[in-house]
Amino acid sequence: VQKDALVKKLKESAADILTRHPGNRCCKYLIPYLDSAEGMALNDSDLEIFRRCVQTGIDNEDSGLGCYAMQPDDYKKFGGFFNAVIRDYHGDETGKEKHVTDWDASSLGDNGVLDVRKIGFQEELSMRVRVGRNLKQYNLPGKMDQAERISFEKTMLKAFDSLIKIKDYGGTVYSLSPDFGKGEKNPNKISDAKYQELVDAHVLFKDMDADPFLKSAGISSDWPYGRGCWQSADKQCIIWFGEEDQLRIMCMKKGYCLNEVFDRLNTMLKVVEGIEGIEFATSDDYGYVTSCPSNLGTGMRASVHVKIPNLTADGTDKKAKEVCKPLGLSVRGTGGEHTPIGSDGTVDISPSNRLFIKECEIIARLYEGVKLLMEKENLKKAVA
Ligand code: ADP
Ligand code: CIR
Repeated sequence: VQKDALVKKLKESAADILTRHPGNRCCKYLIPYLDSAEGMALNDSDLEIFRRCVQTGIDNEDSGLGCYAMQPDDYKKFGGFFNAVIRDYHGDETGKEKHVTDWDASSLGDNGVLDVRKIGFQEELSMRVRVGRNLKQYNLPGKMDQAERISFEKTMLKAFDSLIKIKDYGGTVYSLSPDFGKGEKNPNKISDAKYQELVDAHVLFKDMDADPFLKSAGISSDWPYGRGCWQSADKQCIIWFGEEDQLRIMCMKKGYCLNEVFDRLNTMLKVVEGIEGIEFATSDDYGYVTSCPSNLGTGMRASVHVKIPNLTADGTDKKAKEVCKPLGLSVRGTGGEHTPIGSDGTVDISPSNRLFIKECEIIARLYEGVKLLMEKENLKKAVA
């Protein structure tokens, strides 16, 4: 009876929200899913997990996806639901595509060199490539409790110790965990001032509790336990732990050649995957498993900060977004997702696709995309 009441409530809420927000994919697909044979066969505990996956889409009516997985195998367990959301969001009309991983960018640009000076940039660009990864043996962040977050942090500390011993990496761990529970001290704890300094330097992530999408999904719970990062001695390699995905692994630097951050990340990932106790969660159909269905596949976002004062002359990213959409590029503020554009018209540009695209295609699209974007920016200048 309890189960029937929960199913009825979910379906009613979804139907109501759809009248105002037809683009809410969670609400759109949960109704037919709960009516399907797979949905009807869910036992009480799985139905409760499913509810937690979709709660964010019910609480945040304007969600585009409105769901996060709670465990790596949710994409299979609730396959009828997630598959519909994923194929719709990622635009797979065949419904049959399988994700393929390929980092080989050696045939791109000039013998693998993607130099932005060749496409008209005179100044160094801030370049960053990140991937989302999760460990097979843990729940995804939405379902982790405080003890699991601390256990995960300790697993990562062992991995960071291995990295720190390698000449190319070295570095420091910065942790936000107040303690490790049961009176155990956290040796890497940083002050609030240091945390803010690292956020401002784009090294650490923002306070997730302020994000209503993540909050409803439980992803920001127990903040700030199990949160922090490792940064290499040369400051170019960073691994976040405890954000939307357990791990966000990235390379970042100012320069001209996009392949430098891309190749360095590829090398670092192989090193990390070789460390004992580190096994990333994957799916046969969707590649690397991430909390949000939008990041599945490559889990990769490759971005540059570029100044486009003409396209942002009205102080917003509206025009930039219009121009970028057909180029397959997303626009973000300089502080990351949901932040404002820079006062000088600087924005964060990245290829939108993550799934059913190869890693090497993402970096190629960024290179071609910023070239076309700057052509539009300069055209606008000529007209004005
Ligand atoms: P993610 O890329 O991990 O999805 P965000 O968009 O929130 O997350 O960005 C995280 C941080 O990375 C922010 O501080 C943002 O300013 C920084 N960042 C992203 N791209 C670049 C870049 N090309 N150069 C410098 N900082 C960047
Ligand atoms: C939504 O569904 O609109 C939000 N949950 C955000 C989706 C974008 N994905 C993300 O930030 N990883």
